[in-house]
Amino acid sequence: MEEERKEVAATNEAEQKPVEEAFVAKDVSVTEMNEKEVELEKADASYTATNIQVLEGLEAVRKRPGMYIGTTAGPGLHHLVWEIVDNAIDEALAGYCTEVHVTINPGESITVVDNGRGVPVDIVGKTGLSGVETVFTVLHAGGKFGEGGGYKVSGGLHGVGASVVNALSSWLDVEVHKNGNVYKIRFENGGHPTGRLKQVGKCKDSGTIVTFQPDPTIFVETTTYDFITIRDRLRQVAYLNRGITIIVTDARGEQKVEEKFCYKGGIKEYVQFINHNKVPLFDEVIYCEGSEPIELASGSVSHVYAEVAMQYNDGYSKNVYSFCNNVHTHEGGTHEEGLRLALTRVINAYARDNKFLKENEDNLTYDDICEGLTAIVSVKHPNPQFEGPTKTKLGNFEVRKILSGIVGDQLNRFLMENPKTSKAIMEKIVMAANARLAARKARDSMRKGGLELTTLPGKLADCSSKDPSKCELYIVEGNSAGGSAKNGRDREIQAILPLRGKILNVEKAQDKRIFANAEIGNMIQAIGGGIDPDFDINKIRYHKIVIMTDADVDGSHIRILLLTFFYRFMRPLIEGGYIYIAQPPLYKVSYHGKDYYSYNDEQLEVIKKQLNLKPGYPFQRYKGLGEMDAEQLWETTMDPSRRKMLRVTLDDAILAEQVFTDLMGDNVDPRKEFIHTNAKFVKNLDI
Ligand code: TSJ
Repeated sequence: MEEERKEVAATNEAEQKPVEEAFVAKDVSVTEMNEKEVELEKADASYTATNIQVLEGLEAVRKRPGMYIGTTAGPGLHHLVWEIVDNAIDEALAGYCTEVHVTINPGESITVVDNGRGVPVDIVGKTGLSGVETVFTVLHAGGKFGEGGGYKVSGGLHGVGASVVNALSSWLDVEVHKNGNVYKIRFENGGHPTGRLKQVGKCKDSGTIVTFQPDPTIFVETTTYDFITIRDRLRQVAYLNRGITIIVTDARGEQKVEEKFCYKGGIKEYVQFINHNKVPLFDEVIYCEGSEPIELASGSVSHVYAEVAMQYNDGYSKNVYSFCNNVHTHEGGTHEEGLRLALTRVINAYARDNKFLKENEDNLTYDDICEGLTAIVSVKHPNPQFEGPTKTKLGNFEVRKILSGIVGDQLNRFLMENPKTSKAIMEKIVMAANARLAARKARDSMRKGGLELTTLPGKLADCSSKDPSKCELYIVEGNSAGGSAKNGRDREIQAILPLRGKILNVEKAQDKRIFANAEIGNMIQAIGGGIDPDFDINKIRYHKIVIMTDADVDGSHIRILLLTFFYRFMRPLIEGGYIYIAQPPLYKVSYHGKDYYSYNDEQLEVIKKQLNLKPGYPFQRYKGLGEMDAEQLWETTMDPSRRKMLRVTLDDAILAEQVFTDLMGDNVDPRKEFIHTNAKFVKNLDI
């Protein structure tokens, strides 16, 4: 094929015309110009202005990357991928793209390919630049140019735009296949185009290919992508957008790793995936969907689309997860409220009509209804309002009614049409209500008996400060390590609670036994905020709760048990980022009277090199915390100015839930697997 190398300002008519030619100022009055020419004149004038603004805009992103992507640490690096992928998903939601391919290349660049219409190549009047260059250089330009761009849902947590990715990349290549032509443009050094968009060849297909290299001078902490993080997120996106094929490839190693996700059933399959190692109460997944028109500020009408999938399992935990525009809304919001209203209303009405509730009995509560319920709520909204401390709470008030309406009607119908399933659901919920009433009775009688536990546990070595925002609670595996920690700590702000052996498996145990377990009781008392549903974050006595366990299989098992406990009984602690994992060193090298600690294998090698040690020079491998004395523990793991800790976040609560239940549930194989690859869990946590 002969390559035609031409610079293109591809308006439909002016297609194939070099940019310069298209922009030659014509000596004609405006009235004589056709519409296209007027547009091009405008474009010409705005081009120079844009050029300056563009570079200033991208420079602003480079000066304060945190403002755009939150952090330049690992999550920010991955944010770049979500940002580009969102654009391809939007194209799929608009109905023009079926496949998205994401590759981690050797050298940590990322390629995203879709088979959509291709980013527009025409000159955009407002900027004087091609659509492609506009998207990649004008802040917040994504999709706004060109009318009828289809239904865009990005712009949630992500949605800062492809230009931000460009600004934070050392280079970025774009290839667009469109109108039978292949177009290319390259940007370097934080978004500077190396030339205009050029037509470089011919093709029969259509689509967009973007490859970018994150700038190591911006992402100073790490430029290494985590395949698991990318794979898990893309799988989630595939579940949330039924029918889209997403292929993820890790091409960095000697052997390519590739996974392909496509779910015809969408969130119905997602619910089954979450329930896969639980026992569903019935096979089918209840599914409701619908869409409602909504007027935008501009006066144009768009649609809110909502869908819910639900299935009960024989467990007791509530697993309701909500999303808006493919972003997990950790803090819930109006979509979850709408679901709650509908569930409470419809279930109570059905229970009364069918005599599962007697006339004199109180209504079933939402908590009763949620025991053993796995549900996914997914909303696509053209103008989402995200609220709350972490901006993951959907605020649009109209969504409440939309969800309540859709779920109300369709759930009611499902219950009418499936009496057997309905009976199983009702019996389960009524049982939950009875348990709740019995527990309340027990609590009441305990209060009357004055048996409430208010004293602090004897094993707790508390700190002297009473200011929770300064205080830290170290939960330490084993009494001997507990002893070292007690002696090595800063008594002013650090409290130590040693744990003996393994705490109870909270996933399996009945409520009653949990409270009888001494280790659990000690933690509840020490932390001081009670437990769900009455957990009160305002009453907690420490704002940092640090899990300190050995770096072995037992240690990681205990850590996961503790996390399960917090997840089940004090979830706000995890959601609020109060839980940390201590990072004790793995190795110590003593050399000329000085000790050098390293926290991983690579670091050990670096130390050996720097000290110029001969091969075979001895070093200590710590098998447990107990091998360190008080001073060493303080220096390496507890001193706030020197320690390294992982903050536990439930970035993807669903995956965490999966880890917990795989580890704790009756299904033994995944448990074995998880214990052996237990590092995985901690890897999924953000720093
Ligand atoms: F944003 C981006 F440039 F990074 C990017 C955009 C990256 C990737 C991988 C894909 C895309 C993208 C954009 N795929 N498909 C599109 N589609 C459009 O931008 C498009 C195409 C046609 C029309 C039209 O109205 O004809 C409108 C739009 C928004």
